[in-house]
Amino acid sequence: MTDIAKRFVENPILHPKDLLPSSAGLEIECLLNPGVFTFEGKIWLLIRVAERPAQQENVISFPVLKKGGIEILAIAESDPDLNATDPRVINYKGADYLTTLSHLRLVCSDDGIHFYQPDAYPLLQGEGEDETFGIEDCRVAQINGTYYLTFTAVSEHGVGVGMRSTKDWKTFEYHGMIIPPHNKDCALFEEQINGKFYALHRPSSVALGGNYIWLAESPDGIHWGNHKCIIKTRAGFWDSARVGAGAAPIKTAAGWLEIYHGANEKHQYCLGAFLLDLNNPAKVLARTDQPIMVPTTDYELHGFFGEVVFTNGHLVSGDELTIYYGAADEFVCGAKFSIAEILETLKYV
Ligand code: MAN
Repeated sequence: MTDIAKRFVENPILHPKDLLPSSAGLEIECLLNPGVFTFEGKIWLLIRVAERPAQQENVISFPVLKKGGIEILAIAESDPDLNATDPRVINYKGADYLTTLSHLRLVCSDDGIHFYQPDAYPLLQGEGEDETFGIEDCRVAQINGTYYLTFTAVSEHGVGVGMRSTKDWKTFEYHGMIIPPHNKDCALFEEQINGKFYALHRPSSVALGGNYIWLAESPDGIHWGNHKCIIKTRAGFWDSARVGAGAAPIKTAAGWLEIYHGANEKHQYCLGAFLLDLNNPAKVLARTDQPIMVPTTDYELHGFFGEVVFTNGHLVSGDELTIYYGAADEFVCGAKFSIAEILETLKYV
């Protein structure tokens, strides 16, 4: 047993029924993959809320964002041009769509376990033609008093990394798409190294290459270059099909510790860790052979898309790492780790 997570006994801490839909005619199907930060003395989650209309028999219907608002598309299940074998995505007449439309929702808490939606904070919706299928899985990095939000922006143009920034969570600066398709899982380092900003990100290639984690650098945290592939999938391992960064790397005396997700060919999502050199984050020092968290509980095995633990947000307090994670693509959960224990499980390369 390599799972060293201490799951909250209160899990799941948030279910789809705990929040209200963003508009009439939609239902919340899943709550998942929150960004995490502290602000004004509270713990905050920026949750991905995935919605669609109530499903009628023999028809698949899903929302997309148009200039005038939300439009519902509906396709008969018997239509020969429809491929709906994956609950998350469908292909119709050669084009891909998402079965749900995601926005980002703020909730806050005093104890990190019981969260509520405060008044007076806006929902973050997709905006513009690169976000018509929604925004997802937001990482929140705090750098010099500003919160940087890096999220997956989805549209018929593809899946890329969008960025917004804020100081007060009420007004936002828009930085557009900072890394074009196909790319997601972008996590910023929360401090500069030798005067440069750094980010982890995950391009995908269908033809050559794969779903690997890359490192990029930037003079301003917004414009990125000098990309380097640093973590690849491993045949025969738990992370054989795809890997992607979690939240901001954690600074330790041994190096930058990153929690990441890996999936195998059966789409089982587990968590592992790797360690990067403090002065040269392109240098991988160590990585876990075995996952540090495996979907095992009922709420991780069964849901909208089962056998998933996926994190893109955490809090660090001394040796204690608290991750918030999406379980089975449907519930928000929490778990604690000892950072020293994770460091002990790493295998140096
Ligand atoms: C994958 C999954 C989905 C997600 C899409 C677009 O299919 O991660 O949950 O909606 O990619 O990002």
